[in-house]
Amino acid sequence: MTEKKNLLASGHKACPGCTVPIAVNKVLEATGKNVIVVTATGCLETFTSLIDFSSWEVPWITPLFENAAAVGAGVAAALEAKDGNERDTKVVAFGGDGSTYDIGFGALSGMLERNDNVIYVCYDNEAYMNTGVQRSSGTPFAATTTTSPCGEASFGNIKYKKNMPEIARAHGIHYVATAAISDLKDLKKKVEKAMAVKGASYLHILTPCNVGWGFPSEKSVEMARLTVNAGLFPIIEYTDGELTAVKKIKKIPVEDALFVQKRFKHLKKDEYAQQLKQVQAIADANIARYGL
Ligand SMILES: Cc1ncc(C[n+]2csc(CCOP(=O)(O)OP(=O)(O)O)c2C)c(N)n1
Ligand SMILES: [Mg+2]
Repeated sequence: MTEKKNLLASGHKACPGCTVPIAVNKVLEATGKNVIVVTATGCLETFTSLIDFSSWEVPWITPLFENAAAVGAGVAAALEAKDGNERDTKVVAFGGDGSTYDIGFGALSGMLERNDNVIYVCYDNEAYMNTGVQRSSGTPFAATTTTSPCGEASFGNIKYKKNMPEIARAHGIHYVATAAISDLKDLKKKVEKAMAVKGASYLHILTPCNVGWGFPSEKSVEMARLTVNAGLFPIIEYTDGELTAVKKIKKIPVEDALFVQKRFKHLKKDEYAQQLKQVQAIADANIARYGL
Protein backbone atom coordinates (compact mmCIF):
# COMPACT_ATOMS: atom_id res chain seq x y z
CA MET A 1 0.00 0.00 0.00
CA THR A 2 2.88 2.38 0.73
CA GLU A 3 4.00 2.01 -2.86
CA LYS A 4 0.58 2.84 -4.26
CA LYS A 5 0.74 6.03 -6.26
CA ASN A 6 -2.22 8.35 -6.55
CA LEU A 7 -2.89 9.63 -10.06
CA LEU A 8 -3.66 13.01 -8.53
CA ALA A 9 -0.38 13.60 -6.72
CA SER A 10 -0.09 15.03 -3.23
CA GLY A 11 1.26 18.55 -2.85
CA HIS A 12 -1.71 20.20 -4.53
CA LYS A 13 -3.22 23.29 -2.95
CA ALA A 14 -6.71 22.14 -1.95
CA CYS A 15 -7.93 23.46 1.41
CA PRO A 16 -7.47 21.10 4.38
CA GLY A 17 -10.67 19.06 4.59
CA CYS A 18 -11.48 19.40 0.88
CA THR A 19 -13.23 16.29 -0.42
CA VAL A 20 -12.66 16.88 -4.13
CA PRO A 21 -9.19 15.24 -4.28
CA ILE A 22 -10.62 12.18 -2.49
CA ALA A 23 -13.31 11.86 -5.15
CA VAL A 24 -10.95 12.49 -8.06
CA ASN A 25 -8.37 10.00 -6.82
CA LYS A 26 -11.04 7.36 -6.41
CA VAL A 27 -12.30 8.02 -9.93
CA LEU A 28 -8.77 7.70 -11.31
CA GLU A 29 -8.11 4.57 -9.24
CA ALA A 30 -11.01 3.01 -11.11
CA THR A 31 -10.06 4.29 -14.57
CA GLY A 32 -6.34 3.59 -14.35
CA LYS A 33 -3.77 5.52 -16.38
CA ASN A 34 -5.23 5.09 -19.83
CA VAL A 35 -7.27 8.29 -19.61
CA ILE A 36 -7.18 11.89 -20.71
CA VAL A 37 -8.62 14.24 -18.10
CA VAL A 38 -10.37 17.51 -18.87
CA THR A 39 -11.16 19.95 -16.06
CA ALA A 40 -13.46 22.95 -16.14
CA THR A 41 -12.41 26.08 -14.29
CA GLY A 42 -13.17 25.78 -10.58
CA CYS A 43 -11.41 24.66 -7.40
CA LEU A 44 -10.17 21.39 -8.93
CA GLU A 45 -8.46 23.08 -11.85
CA THR A 46 -7.07 25.84 -9.66
CA PHE A 47 -5.61 23.77 -6.85
CA THR A 48 -3.99 21.21 -9.17
CA SER A 49 -2.35 23.59 -11.63
CA LEU A 50 -0.45 26.45 -10.11
CA ILE A 51 1.82 28.01 -12.71
CA ASP A 52 4.77 25.69 -13.41
CA PHE A 53 3.22 22.85 -11.41
CA SER A 54 0.77 20.08 -12.15
CA SER A 55 -0.60 17.43 -9.80
CA TRP A 56 -1.90 15.32 -12.67
CA GLU A 57 -0.09 12.03 -13.25
CA VAL A 58 -2.23 11.47 -16.35
CA PRO A 59 -2.60 13.56 -19.53
CA TRP A 60 -4.69 16.59 -18.64
CA ILE A 61 -6.19 19.55 -20.47
CA THR A 62 -8.00 22.51 -19.00
CA PRO A 63 -10.19 24.60 -21.27
CA LEU A 64 -12.61 27.32 -20.10
CA PHE A 65 -15.27 27.23 -17.43
CA GLU A 66 -18.08 26.58 -19.87
CA ASN A 67 -16.70 24.00 -22.24
CA ALA A 68 -15.13 21.02 -20.44
CA ALA A 69 -17.77 18.73 -21.98
CA ALA A 70 -17.23 20.14 -25.48
CA VAL A 71 -13.45 19.80 -25.21
CA GLY A 72 -13.86 16.28 -23.80
CA ALA A 73 -16.00 15.45 -26.83
CA GLY A 74 -13.32 16.92 -29.08
CA VAL A 75 -10.55 14.90 -27.46
CA ALA A 76 -12.64 11.73 -27.86
CA ALA A 77 -13.25 12.58 -31.54
CA ALA A 78 -9.53 13.22 -32.07
CA LEU A 79 -8.62 9.85 -30.54
CA GLU A 80 -11.12 8.20 -32.88
CA ALA A 81 -9.86 10.08 -35.95
CA LYS A 82 -6.21 9.33 -35.17
CA ASP A 83 -6.31 5.55 -35.09
CA GLY A 84 -9.85 4.52 -34.19
CA ASN A 85 -8.84 4.93 -30.53
CA GLU A 86 -6.72 1.81 -30.84
CA ARG A 87 -5.51 2.03 -27.24
CA ASP A 88 -9.08 2.41 -25.96
CA THR A 89 -8.24 5.61 -24.07
CA LYS A 90 -11.13 7.03 -22.06
CA VAL A 91 -11.82 10.73 -21.72
CA VAL A 92 -12.95 11.89 -18.28
CA ALA A 93 -14.27 15.45 -17.92
CA PHE A 94 -14.66 16.99 -14.46
CA GLY A 95 -16.80 20.03 -13.72
CA GLY A 96 -18.03 21.61 -10.49
CA ASP A 97 -21.71 22.26 -9.89
CA GLY A 98 -21.40 25.83 -11.21
CA SER A 99 -19.89 24.53 -14.39
CA THR A 100 -22.24 21.56 -14.73
CA TYR A 101 -25.59 22.99 -13.70
CA ASP A 102 -25.16 26.48 -15.08
CA ILE A 103 -22.27 27.79 -17.11
CA GLY A 104 -21.22 24.61 -18.96
CA PHE A 105 -24.76 23.23 -19.14
CA GLY A 106 -25.23 23.79 -22.88
CA ALA A 107 -21.94 22.11 -23.77
CA LEU A 108 -22.76 19.21 -21.44
CA SER A 109 -26.22 18.77 -22.94
CA GLY A 110 -24.65 18.60 -26.42
CA MET A 111 -22.11 16.02 -25.29
CA LEU A 112 -24.79 13.83 -23.71
CA GLU A 113 -27.17 14.19 -26.65
CA ARG A 114 -24.48 13.23 -29.19
CA ASN A 115 -23.51 10.34 -26.88
CA ASP A 116 -19.82 11.23 -27.13
CA ASN A 117 -17.42 8.71 -25.64
CA VAL A 118 -16.76 10.68 -22.43
CA ILE A 119 -17.37 10.09 -18.75
CA TYR A 120 -18.60 13.40 -17.40
CA VAL A 121 -18.11 13.80 -13.63
CA CYS A 122 -19.85 16.57 -11.72
CA TYR A 123 -18.21 17.16 -8.34
CA ASP A 124 -20.95 18.90 -6.43
CA ASN A 125 -20.00 21.15 -3.50
CA GLU A 126 -23.26 23.04 -3.98
CA ALA A 127 -21.92 26.52 -4.81
CA TYR A 128 -19.31 28.43 -6.79
CA MET A 129 -16.64 27.84 -4.15
CA ASN A 130 -13.50 28.93 -5.96
CA THR A 131 -14.73 32.51 -6.32
CA GLY A 132 -16.09 32.81 -2.78
CA VAL A 133 -19.28 30.77 -2.29
CA GLN A 134 -21.85 32.18 -4.72
CA ARG A 135 -25.06 30.22 -5.26
CA SER A 136 -25.45 27.94 -8.26
CA SER A 137 -28.56 26.07 -9.36
CA GLY A 138 -27.10 23.14 -7.39
CA THR A 139 -27.27 25.11 -4.13
CA PRO A 140 -29.95 23.69 -1.83
CA PHE A 141 -33.05 25.58 -0.72
CA ALA A 142 -32.53 27.98 2.23
CA ALA A 143 -28.71 27.78 2.21
CA THR A 144 -26.84 30.99 2.86
CA THR A 145 -24.27 31.92 0.23
CA THR A 146 -22.68 35.27 -0.55
CA THR A 147 -25.27 35.87 -3.29
CA SER A 148 -28.21 34.39 -1.37
CA PRO A 149 -27.44 35.66 2.12
CA CYS A 150 -29.84 35.09 4.96
CA GLY A 151 -30.77 38.36 6.61
CA GLU A 152 -33.68 40.66 7.34
CA ALA A 153 -35.12 40.33 3.83
CA SER A 154 -34.21 36.74 3.04
CA PHE A 155 -34.01 33.22 4.50
CA GLY A 156 -31.19 32.32 2.07
CA ASN A 157 -31.45 30.59 -1.31
CA ILE A 158 -35.04 30.80 -2.53
CA LYS A 159 -34.73 28.14 -5.27
CA TYR A 160 -34.76 24.35 -4.97
CA LYS A 161 -31.66 22.37 -6.04
CA LYS A 162 -32.00 21.49 -9.71
CA ASN A 163 -32.20 17.75 -10.37
CA MET A 164 -29.16 17.30 -12.62
CA PRO A 165 -29.05 13.48 -12.63
CA GLU A 166 -32.65 13.40 -13.92
CA ILE A 167 -31.77 15.96 -16.59
CA ALA A 168 -28.80 13.83 -17.66
CA ARG A 169 -31.04 10.76 -17.77
CA ALA A 170 -33.51 12.60 -19.98
CA HIS A 171 -30.82 12.69 -22.69
CA GLY A 172 -31.29 8.95 -23.13
CA ILE A 173 -27.68 7.97 -22.33
CA HIS A 174 -26.84 4.47 -21.16
CA TYR A 175 -25.48 5.21 -17.68
CA VAL A 176 -26.21 7.85 -15.03
CA ALA A 177 -25.24 7.49 -11.37
CA THR A 178 -24.79 9.47 -8.20
CA ALA A 179 -22.31 8.83 -5.41
CA ALA A 180 -20.90 10.53 -2.33
CA ILE A 181 -17.43 10.60 -0.82
CA SER A 182 -18.86 8.83 2.25
CA ASP A 183 -19.02 5.60 0.21
CA LEU A 184 -15.91 5.25 -1.93
CA LYS A 185 -16.47 1.58 -2.74
CA ASP A 186 -19.78 2.49 -4.32
CA LEU A 187 -18.15 5.36 -6.23
CA LYS A 188 -15.40 3.11 -7.59
CA LYS A 189 -17.90 0.48 -8.71
CA LYS A 190 -19.89 3.12 -10.56
CA VAL A 191 -16.81 4.50 -12.34
CA GLU A 192 -15.95 0.96 -13.43
CA LYS A 193 -19.43 0.62 -14.92
CA ALA A 194 -19.04 3.95 -16.74
CA MET A 195 -15.67 2.77 -18.10
CA ALA A 196 -17.41 -0.12 -19.84
CA VAL A 197 -19.77 2.21 -21.72
CA LYS A 198 -19.00 3.13 -25.32
CA GLY A 199 -20.58 6.55 -25.33
CA ALA A 200 -21.50 9.16 -22.76
CA SER A 201 -21.98 8.53 -19.06
CA TYR A 202 -22.80 10.95 -16.30
CA LEU A 203 -21.56 10.62 -12.71
CA HIS A 204 -22.57 13.04 -10.00
CA ILE A 205 -20.57 13.05 -6.76
CA LEU A 206 -21.44 14.87 -3.55
CA THR A 207 -18.24 16.57 -2.32
CA PRO A 208 -18.93 18.65 0.82
CA CYS A 209 -16.91 21.86 1.22
CA ASN A 210 -16.01 22.76 4.79
CA VAL A 211 -15.36 26.40 3.84
CA GLY A 212 -18.59 27.01 1.94
CA TRP A 213 -20.86 24.85 4.08
CA GLY A 214 -19.26 25.91 7.36
CA PHE A 215 -18.17 22.85 9.34
CA PRO A 216 -14.85 21.70 10.87
CA SER A 217 -12.43 20.28 8.29
CA GLU A 218 -12.30 16.83 9.91
CA LYS A 219 -16.08 16.39 9.47
CA SER A 220 -16.18 16.31 5.66
CA VAL A 221 -16.96 12.62 5.25
CA GLU A 222 -19.52 12.72 8.05
CA MET A 223 -21.21 15.69 6.38
CA ALA A 224 -21.70 13.70 3.17
CA ARG A 225 -23.10 10.78 5.18
CA LEU A 226 -25.54 13.02 7.06
CA THR A 227 -26.74 14.66 3.84
CA VAL A 228 -27.34 11.26 2.23
CA ASN A 229 -29.07 9.81 5.31
CA ALA A 230 -31.34 12.86 5.58
CA GLY A 231 -32.62 12.03 2.08
CA LEU A 232 -31.23 15.23 0.62
CA PHE A 233 -28.87 13.56 -1.88
CA PRO A 234 -30.27 10.30 -3.29
CA ILE A 235 -27.62 7.72 -4.23
CA ILE A 236 -29.05 6.11 -7.33
CA GLU A 237 -28.15 4.55 -10.63
CA TYR A 238 -29.93 4.56 -13.99
CA THR A 239 -29.14 2.07 -16.72
CA ASP A 240 -30.84 2.73 -20.06
CA GLY A 241 -33.19 5.09 -18.25
CA GLU A 242 -34.32 2.48 -15.69
CA LEU A 243 -33.63 2.94 -12.00
CA THR A 244 -31.29 -0.04 -11.41
CA ALA A 245 -29.84 0.69 -7.95
CA VAL A 246 -30.79 2.73 -4.92
CA LYS A 247 -28.74 3.05 -1.74
CA LYS A 248 -31.04 2.68 1.25
CA ILE A 249 -30.57 5.34 3.90
CA LYS A 250 -30.50 5.20 7.68
CA LYS A 251 -33.10 7.90 7.93
CA ILE A 252 -32.42 10.95 10.10
CA PRO A 253 -34.40 14.20 10.40
CA VAL A 254 -33.06 16.93 8.11
CA GLU A 255 -32.11 19.13 11.05
CA ASP A 256 -29.45 16.57 12.09
CA ALA A 257 -27.69 17.30 8.79
CA LEU A 258 -28.49 21.03 8.57
CA PHE A 259 -27.82 22.37 12.05
CA VAL A 260 -24.17 21.27 12.01
CA GLN A 261 -23.52 23.53 8.99
CA LYS A 262 -23.19 27.32 9.27
CA ARG A 263 -24.99 27.84 5.94
CA PHE A 264 -28.20 26.47 7.48
CA LYS A 265 -27.84 27.51 11.11
CA HIS A 266 -30.42 30.31 10.77
CA LEU A 267 -33.05 27.59 10.26
CA LYS A 268 -32.83 26.88 14.01
CA LYS A 269 -34.80 30.09 14.63
CA ASP A 270 -38.57 29.85 15.04
CA GLU A 271 -39.14 32.44 12.32
CA TYR A 272 -37.77 29.94 9.77
CA ALA A 273 -39.84 26.96 10.90
CA GLN A 274 -41.69 27.05 7.58
CA GLN A 275 -38.45 26.82 5.55
CA LEU A 276 -37.23 23.94 7.71
CA LYS A 277 -40.50 22.14 7.01
CA GLN A 278 -39.97 22.75 3.31
CA VAL A 279 -36.51 21.15 3.45
CA GLN A 280 -38.00 18.13 5.24
CA ALA A 281 -40.66 17.94 2.51
CA ILE A 282 -37.90 17.91 -0.16
CA ALA A 283 -36.21 15.01 1.66
CA ASP A 284 -39.51 13.14 2.10
CA ALA A 285 -40.28 13.55 -1.60
CA ASN A 286 -36.85 12.09 -2.48
CA ILE A 287 -37.40 9.19 -0.08
CA ALA A 288 -40.77 8.42 -1.64
CA ARG A 289 -39.69 8.93 -5.25
CA TYR A 290 -36.58 6.72 -5.13
CA GLY A 291 -37.60 4.35 -2.33
CA LEU A 292 -34.66 5.42 -0.18
C1 LIG B 1 -17.10 32.25 -18.07
C2 LIG B 1 -16.55 32.38 -16.68
N1 LIG B 1 -17.32 32.91 -15.72
C3 LIG B 1 -16.86 33.02 -14.46
C4 LIG B 1 -15.57 32.64 -14.16
C5 LIG B 1 -15.05 32.81 -12.75
N2 LIG B 1 -15.00 31.57 -12.03
C6 LIG B 1 -13.88 30.81 -11.99
S1 LIG B 1 -14.03 29.46 -11.02
C7 LIG B 1 -15.62 29.86 -10.62
C8 LIG B 1 -16.40 29.01 -9.65
C9 LIG B 1 -16.59 27.60 -10.11
O1 LIG B 1 -17.65 26.99 -9.41
P1 LIG B 1 -17.92 25.44 -9.56
O2 LIG B 1 -18.07 25.07 -10.96
O3 LIG B 1 -19.04 25.09 -8.65
O4 LIG B 1 -16.56 24.79 -9.02
P2 LIG B 1 -15.91 24.96 -7.54
O5 LIG B 1 -15.17 26.26 -7.55
O6 LIG B 1 -17.02 24.97 -6.56
O7 LIG B 1 -14.99 23.82 -7.40
C10 LIG B 1 -16.01 31.06 -11.26
C11 LIG B 1 -17.31 31.72 -11.11
C12 LIG B 1 -14.78 32.09 -15.20
N3 LIG B 1 -13.54 31.66 -14.97
N4 LIG B 1 -15.28 31.99 -16.45
MG1 LIG C 1 -18.99 24.19 -6.79
